Parts: sequence; structure tokens; C-alpha cells
Amino acid sequence: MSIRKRWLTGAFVLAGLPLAISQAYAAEPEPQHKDIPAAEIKYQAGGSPLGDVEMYQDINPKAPAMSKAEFDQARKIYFQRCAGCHGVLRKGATGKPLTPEKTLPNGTDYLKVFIKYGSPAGMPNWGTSGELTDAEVDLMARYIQQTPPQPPEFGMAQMKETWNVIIPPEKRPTKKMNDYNITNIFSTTLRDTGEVALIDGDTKKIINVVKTGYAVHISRTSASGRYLFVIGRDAKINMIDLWMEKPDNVAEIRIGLEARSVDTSKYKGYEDKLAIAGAYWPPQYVIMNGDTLEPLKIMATRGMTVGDQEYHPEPRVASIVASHFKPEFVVNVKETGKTLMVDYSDINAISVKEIPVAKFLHDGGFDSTKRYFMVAANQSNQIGAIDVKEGKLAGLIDVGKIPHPGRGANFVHPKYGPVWATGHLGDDSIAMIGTDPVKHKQYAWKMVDTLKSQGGGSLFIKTHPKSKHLYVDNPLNPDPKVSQSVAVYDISNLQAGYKVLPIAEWAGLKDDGAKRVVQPEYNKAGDEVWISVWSAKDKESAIVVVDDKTLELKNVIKDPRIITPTGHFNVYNTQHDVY
Ligand code: DHE
Repeated sequence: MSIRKRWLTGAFVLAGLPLAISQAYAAEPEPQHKDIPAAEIKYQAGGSPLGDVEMYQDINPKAPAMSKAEFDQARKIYFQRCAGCHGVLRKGATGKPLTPEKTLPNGTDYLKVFIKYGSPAGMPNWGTSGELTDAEVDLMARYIQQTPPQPPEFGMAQMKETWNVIIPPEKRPTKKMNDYNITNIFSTTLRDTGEVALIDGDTKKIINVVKTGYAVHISRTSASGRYLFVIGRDAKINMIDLWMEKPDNVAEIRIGLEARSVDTSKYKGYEDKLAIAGAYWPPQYVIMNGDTLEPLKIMATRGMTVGDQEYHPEPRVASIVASHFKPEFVVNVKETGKTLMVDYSDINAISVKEIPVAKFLHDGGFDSTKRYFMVAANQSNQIGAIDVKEGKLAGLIDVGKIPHPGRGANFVHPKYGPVWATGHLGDDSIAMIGTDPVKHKQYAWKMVDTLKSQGGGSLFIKTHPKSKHLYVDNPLNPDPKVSQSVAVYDISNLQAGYKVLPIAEWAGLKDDGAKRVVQPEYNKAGDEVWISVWSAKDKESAIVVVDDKTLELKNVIKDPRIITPTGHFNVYNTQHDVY
């Protein structure tokens, strides 16, 4: 079979794109995208704000010529489509390295075929899928032979330039000035408008739509529950005061050029004192004053990887949580695969304990006692259990393909005692890991049970201590029936299977968007579950509220301002790590 034909058969499903090509070659089944599932590629190619950052074009006489305009156009495409997998510096992450010593010997024609048709190892068929024109394919084939441009660093001076205390602490309210039950407010990410909607969990009315960073990502609550911290992909943090008559921004800063995570100090005596955010670029984390976001300390993550101990120039900061046992932040570094226990008790002499876990650390959450942080090493197909009290790795557990828990789900398994569960992007399993090394020692840090879910492409799993249900979404599953619904299990009878709730259908949206059903989140009482129905920016979206007792529809929150809702964060549950 010709190379071209092989690529065609291998590449078509990768980006979840039309299947015409696959049908044409259906007679010749071959292993497809054996390393990376389609859902993962869709998820990674989420777009990076670095595309808009001016970068130096280093002319390499061996590389095909490119004008400055061509180089800038290609750089934009690279950061929108490719950097999530191949890395900012093209040194490789979940995708292969694309440095000139690899690409130059292949030459433009070879690279064009590769980009156009994709590869069985996981490269999407950018050309035949219609995502890139032939001219753009040619542009990208030439671009990846150039010296990779490096985005600028972002140090204290740049941070201070972006730092803005909108309302200084002394001018803020001294008591709560509104009648909202602020513990039950939800902060809902409006991904593509760069805003969060603050929604009253009791009345389901929007309190305010607050401007935040670009492609806003997550919200976290301060230890006291008064402040919300929101981070955008452009590394902009917004601090929102929930005591204001109309809760709104009181401070903002950018801590880098691209980021995903933020949290605040929670150890006794340090409540609301400090904030921390982790950047994808530059590879660093920053500790700030918890009242004003004044940047205090910048710490780099560049260094050696776990295992093979190779230098990595851009280890991105993934999830961050605040320890309840010590004055420490738990910082998970993706490419090096290390968890850093960052002691913030003396900000001028920070000590960092490095725990080697496994490569590609991503998201995770505490077990029910909050002593163990369960972090997904997603491309390693493992979960690390970090004992935050002792500062060591309690267990490293093999699970299914590409675990993606969000913060995961804690419940008492009828047979194995307390477990923490995760779904997977790359297969249809749900893994349950024993988390009680005292009363259920034989099960601790083992995958004690698995369940079959609706399919792969799962991102978030959730329960609540007061609920008997476990919710699992599948927003990246290629089958709309699956991506537009959630599966709900009865925890007391897990093997009985799941009930499918047709969330998108319940939303009754007027137009035909993607309607991806994403991120179940409980209210404070634990008796209702909020789930986003996420369509494109120009289509109607909604939030569906499920009655957790009856598993029936309770409310649909629709509003022209609810554009591209994705994650939502209940103030109380986020404050206390309830999930
Ligand atoms: Fe996320 C959490 C990174 C795409 C919604 N996401 C996280 C965390 C990281 C991360 C590191 C953990 C933060 C923490 O706990 O401190 N996410 C990334 C990416 O790198 C990725 C794959 C690609 C990208 O370009 O950003 C990505 N994420 C997405 C989405 O496409 C999602 C589904 C929709 C959206 O809003 O962008 C999405 N990510 C979320 C949500 C959480 C999250 C809702 C928090 C879950 C929680 O329960 O805490």
C-alpha cells in the first residue's frame, strides 16, 4: 500500500472529522492512531494565546525561505493547532518533537503529505479534513523546518506592569453587603467570551457577568469563601470579592503568557493570605499576596524529567492545590512529572520538596480526608497518590487510557470502603482506587474496581457526600448521543449499570450546536447537579440543573449572556474541596 493511502486510513478519525475518507478505504482495516485517541487530540488542540505574541524569526539558511508575514501567519497556526501536543519550543510533549534536526532531513514535500493526510501514530489529517488549505499546509511544512521561535520571558517587571488593584483592601466592604447566600454561588466559565457568570445557586439568577482573561479556564475559592480567583489561558488572574453589593473584580494581574491553574493558601493561620498561579509559558509559578495579587515570588520549573532524567526546557504547571496539613502548595509539573511541595511559610526562603511521580501530570483532587492528592499522569495512564501530610508518594496506580478526573469523585464503595474515582479520555472505563490505608489497608492505592461507562472522551466525574449518585460526562465522545448526555450510577449498586440523562435534549436549545454536556457540579446542599450544555459562541447554550434525588430535570438556565459555558464552581464545594 502507498504511504499516502496508509496515512489516509490512519488519520481520518483523529480529529473527529468527516468519515468519507474512511469509507473509501474501509476494505483495508489498519491500526489507527494507535497512540493517541481522537478525543485527546481535540482536547489538546485547544488554542494557545501565544499565537498573538511577537517572536524573533531566526533565519536558518538550510530551511526553506519564509517572509516575515508568512512566518507570523504560520506561527499563529502553530500555536492555535499544534503547540498543545508538540510543545511551545517544538521539543515534543504528547506529540513528537518537531525540531529542525528532525524536520530538515525530511524536506518540505514529505512534511506536506504528513500534515495534509496525518499519520497512524496520531497526527490529524489537517489538510484532507478541510482545517488547513493546501497553501497553509505548504506554509506549515516550511515553518516547522525553521528554528523554533521562543516566546519572551515574563518576569517581575512585566507582571507589575499588568498588576492592577481595582479596589484596594481598605476600600472594600468590612461585611457582606448583599443578600446572596454566597456559599451557594456558582462561578460558571464562559469560555469564549472571556467572562465568568456568577449565578445565585438558590434562585438560579445571574448576579453578574464579570470580565476575565482570554479563554477563561477555572475558578477557585479563597479559604474564607469571600474571594473567587479566576484564571484565563492568557495567564490573567481576576480576583472577585463576593462581599460587594454586586460581586465584581477587585484586583487583576498576568503572571505569564499562558496558564491554566490558580489557588490560594488554606492552612490554618494562612487563610486568604497568599495566592498562587502556575503558567504554561514561561514555565513558572508565582506566589502572590492573597489580598491584592501583588506578585511576591516567581519560581521556575525548568529542569530534569522523572525517570530518564533528561532536561526539559518547558515543563508546564498543571494542577495546583493548597494543603490543609502544612503551609504548602502542591504544584504538579506536567512534562517533568514531578509534584512540588512548596512551603510558603517564609516567602523569602521558600523550600521546595520534589516528589517524582510520572510524566504528564495534569488534573486531580483530594481523597475524602484531604490528606492524599490524587493526580492524573494522563499520558502515562497512571494516578499518583501524594501524601501531603508526609510529603511522599503513597502509591502510583495503573488505570485506563488517559485518565481525566477533573477533581475526581470520593465515595464509600459497598465492598472496598473509601475510594476515589476517575473516568478516561481514551477508553470507556471508570477506575476506582482505594484511599483508606488505615481501615482498608489491603485496598489502599490499588485499582479495586472498574465500571464500564458510555464510552471514551470523558472529562469529569462527580459525586457529593450527601448524594448516592455518581455522574460521568463524555463531552469529547464522537457519538452525539453520548457527548450530549451524562451517565448516572447508583453508588450502592454500581454494577447495575448507569442511567442516561439526556441533558442536551432537556435544555431544549433552539439551534443545532455541538451541545457538549460537560462538568457536573453539585450545589452546596448536595441535592442538585448543574451541568453545562456547551455549544459554539454563535449558538445557544444552557445550564441544566438536575434534581439529584429523582434524577429529573429541575431547571434550565438560559440567557443570551450564557455563551460557551463549560466548567462551574460552587463556592462552598470549591472552598472545602467537596467532590
Ligand atoms: Fe482544562 C482543569 C489544562 C482543555 C475545562 N485543565 C484543568 C487543569 C489543567 C487543565 C492543568 C487543572 C487545574 C487545577 O486543578 O489547578 N485544559 C487544560 C489543557 O491544557 C487543555 C487540555 C487544552 C487547552 O488548550 O487548554 C484543557 N479544559 C479544557 C477544555 O477544553 C475544557 C473542557 C473547557 C474549557 O473551559 O476550556 C476544560 N479544565 C476544565 C475545567 C477544569 C479544568 C472545567 C476544572 C475541573 C475541576 O473540577 O476543578
